[in-house]
This record gives sequence, C-alpha cells and structure tokens, in this order.
Amino acid sequence: MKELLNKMRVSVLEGEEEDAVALAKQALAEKLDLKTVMDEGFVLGIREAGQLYAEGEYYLPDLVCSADAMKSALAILDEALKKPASGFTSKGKIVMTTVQGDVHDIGKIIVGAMLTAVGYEIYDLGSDVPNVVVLEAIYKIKPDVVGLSALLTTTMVEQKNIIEDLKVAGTRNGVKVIVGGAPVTHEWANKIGADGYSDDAISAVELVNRLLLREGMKA
Ligand code: B1M
Repeated sequence: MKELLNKMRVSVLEGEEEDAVALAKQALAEKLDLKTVMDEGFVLGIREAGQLYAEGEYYLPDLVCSADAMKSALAILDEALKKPASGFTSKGKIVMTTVQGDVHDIGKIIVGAMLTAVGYEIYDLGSDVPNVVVLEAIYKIKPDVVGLSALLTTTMVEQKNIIEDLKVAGTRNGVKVIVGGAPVTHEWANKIGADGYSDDAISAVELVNRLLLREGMKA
C-alpha cells in the first residue's frame, strides 16, 4: 500500500496525468480506502508541487501539470467519494464556491464530495465566481449553509465581502456561512463573522453537522 501511495504522490508531483488516472482506477478496482488514497497519496503530491513552486524550483507550467494530474485523478474518484449511503434523503442544501478572483478548486471539490457522501445536497457554483452570482444563488437556492473557499491571501477578503453583502441584504441570519482554504484560520473566520471554519474535508463535515444540529435543536 505504501508503495502505491507513493506512486500516487509522484504522479501528481511530476504532472504525469496518465499515471495519476491509472492509479486512481487501480484504487477503485482494489477498493482501497479513498480517504487514505487522497490524504496520503495524491494530495501530498499537489502540496509538494506547491512547496517547490514557492521555493522557485517549479515554474507555473509545472504547477499547472501537477494540478491537471490531480484533477484527473479526482475526477475518477469523485463518484465513489460522493456515493451516498443507501436510502438517501437530503440532510440539507449547501452552496459551495471558490470566491471571486480565485481559481483553486481542488480542496473545495474534495469538501463537496465528502459532504455529498454523508447526505447533503451540494450546489457547486465553481471557482472564481463573482460575488453577485454567489448572492443570486443564495437567494434562489435558499441553502442551509454556504461554503466559501479561498486559497489566496488576496482573495480571502471576498469571504468577508459576501458576509457583508448578506447583512446588507438582510439575509445573513437565514444561512450559515462556513469558510476554508489553506490561508484561512479560526481567527479570520471569527473576525469576519463566519459561522465556522474547518481546515479539511472531514472537519468540514463535522462542522456542518454541528451547525445544523444546533439549529435544529433551537427550532
Ligand atoms: Co496556486 N497558489 N496559484 N495554483 N496553488 C497556492 C495557493 C500557493 C500557496 C502556492 C505557493 O506559492 N506555495 C500560492 C498562494 C500564495 C498566497 O496567496 N499567499 C499560489 C499562487 C501564488 C498562485 C498563482 C497566483 C500563481 C501565478 O499565477 N503566479 C495562481 C492564482 C490564480 C488565481 O487563482 N487567480 C495560481 C494557480 C494555480 C494553478 C491553476 C496552477 C493550480 C490550481 C488548480 C485548481 O485548483 N484547479 C494551483 C495549485 C494546485 C496550488 C497549490 C499547489 C495546491 C492547492 C491545492 O489544490 N491543494 C497551492 C499550494 C498549497 O496549498 N500548498 C497553491 C490541495 C487541496 C486538497 O488542499 O486546497 O488547501 P486545499 O483544501 C483543503 C483545505 O484547505 C480545506 O479542505 C481541503 C481538503 O482537505 N478546504 C476547506 C478548502 N476549502 C475549504 C472550504 C471549506 C472548508 C474547508 O468550507 C467552505
């Protein structure tokens, strides 16, 4: 298993898309634990690529190749990651988006898949989504939770702007807002008045369960 996980890491790190796809298919065929496959395989590769980019060892095209390999592997695993328990009934509606100006969507897709797997209905708006489109979706879909992902220090501010816009529109109390993404912290979430923050997909599920359960108990 260790060797296979290492191959997954390397396939993403080296941007070998075909290898990444083949390894993802192998993980499905061998019914491997997909959380381990992600966290100890593919995700390590994309994080390492980011580190090399930060250190000037990788150029942007290298990072793009790594991201493409990661997304192709994720596309293979996506359906299986999302497979809900039988007897599916929606536990609630969640709008997920990567904020305006930010194209990073790998983490958000993983979080969305985990939430789907435990029974939430996910409306994924995509990435680099204008705030006005997010607000329109909130009015139209009337979700229980809105999840705002930001990976750039320069785009975190859009999480704050969306919360402010909801306040101005008088709809802030009708929806829980959760925030995440590598540069986001508890302190930031508190500062901007978000209802919660999580640093990975599993704790995002726990957070949403907690927020909606608490809400249910009040009703
Ligand atoms: Co970019 N990038 N990138 N990048 N990229 C980072 C974020 C960076 C840290 C790399 C670096 O310098 N080390 C850096 C940001 C620096 C900063 O802001 N301080 C950076 C930069 C600078 C850039 C560009 C500006 C580069 C350039 O053009 N010069 C550019 C920005 C473009 C834009 O957005 N406008 C850019 C572009 C790209 C690619 C297109 C090549 C590609 C993105 C492809 C894609 O997503 N479709 C890319 C990638 C892949 C990365 C890194 C390497 C990896 C991100 C990732 O997918 N991680 C990243 C370095 C890093 O983060 N270590 C980097 C794996 C993923 C599973 O983790 O996204 O953290 P993560 O998600 C986690 C948690 O954060 C959490 O759960 C997830 C699962 O565990 N989570 C949530 C995430 N969202 C959540 C939401 C929640 C709850 C939890 O609730 C709502």
